Amino acid sequence: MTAPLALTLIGAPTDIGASRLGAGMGPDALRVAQLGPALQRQGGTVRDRGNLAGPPNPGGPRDAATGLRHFAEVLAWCRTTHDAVLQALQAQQLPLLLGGDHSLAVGSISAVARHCRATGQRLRVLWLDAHADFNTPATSPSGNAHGTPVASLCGLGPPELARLAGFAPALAAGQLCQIGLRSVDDQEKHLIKQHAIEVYDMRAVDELGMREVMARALASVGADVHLHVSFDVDFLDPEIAPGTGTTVRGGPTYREAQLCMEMIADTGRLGSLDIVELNPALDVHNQTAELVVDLVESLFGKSTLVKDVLLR
Ligand code: Z70
Ligand code: MN
Ligand code: MN
Ligand code: MN
Repeated sequence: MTAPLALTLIGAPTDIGASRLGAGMGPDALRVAQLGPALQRQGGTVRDRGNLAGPPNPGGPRDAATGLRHFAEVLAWCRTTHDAVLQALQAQQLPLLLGGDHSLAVGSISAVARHCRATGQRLRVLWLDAHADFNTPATSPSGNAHGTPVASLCGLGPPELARLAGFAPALAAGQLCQIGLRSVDDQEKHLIKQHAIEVYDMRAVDELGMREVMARALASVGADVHLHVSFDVDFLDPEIAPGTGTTVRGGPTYREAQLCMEMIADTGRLGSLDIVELNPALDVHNQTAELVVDLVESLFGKSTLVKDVLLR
């Protein structure tokens, strides 16, 4: 994107779809870690529209009707998120959703899908996560909505979520690419196979290397593409990112994560971003938020290449 980046930060302070409380503090942890100023240093104009409002987390068991925990509240948060993200896109802004748990991606990505349909851009979604988040209420072991957003976006599960974009599925399976997976439930594996999702799990990262994984993931990204990145903080190895609710060991290292972000930045096609599942209650001295800010700087073009310094 050649025009100066106009970014909008949208806080969604909720842990409505998670089992552990605390992801609702994610937006403020990112602000404390100076996300806005860091993005401004990358040449963007940054507008922080503050935090969205939504219902508190009532806790409790699964609803009998939907099979998800406190479904009405999950839906309310996703609707509000959808509206805020769509509004930013329509104002030519690049929305950064600060979660909040990953169920919110149904809202943000439904809005991005709607926007791309209206503008004729091709949508590609990179889902960076230790988990597939491909459960339906019927397959979910937990009833937690943050384990189900990919299924919703692919048209499965409660129709109120699956139809948030105004059409379903919001995403064709071929538009989605998942990277970093290492904790996938058995029934999710069947759904991934059935939908022929492009997946680079940690075995692929180990065997191919992050460079080749990203080259493949981004191969189809041309000038007509709107690239959405849905960044679950548990994508990262827990040794560098302890501040998230469901850590799984064996994730990308600092260097692998940096390369991932830099190669996305190199496409120039990043159009929207979710940062989700940051949980400051589980963190030590906000180090995970600071790491995320560091990585997001790379995602927006901060280069550590000596060659780039010489060329400037
Ligand atoms: C499990 C479930 C999940 C995030 C955990 C876990 C899903 N597959 N997602 N943490 N971010 O309950 O569906
Ligand atoms: Mn656009
Ligand atoms: Mn997730
Ligand atoms: Mn996850």
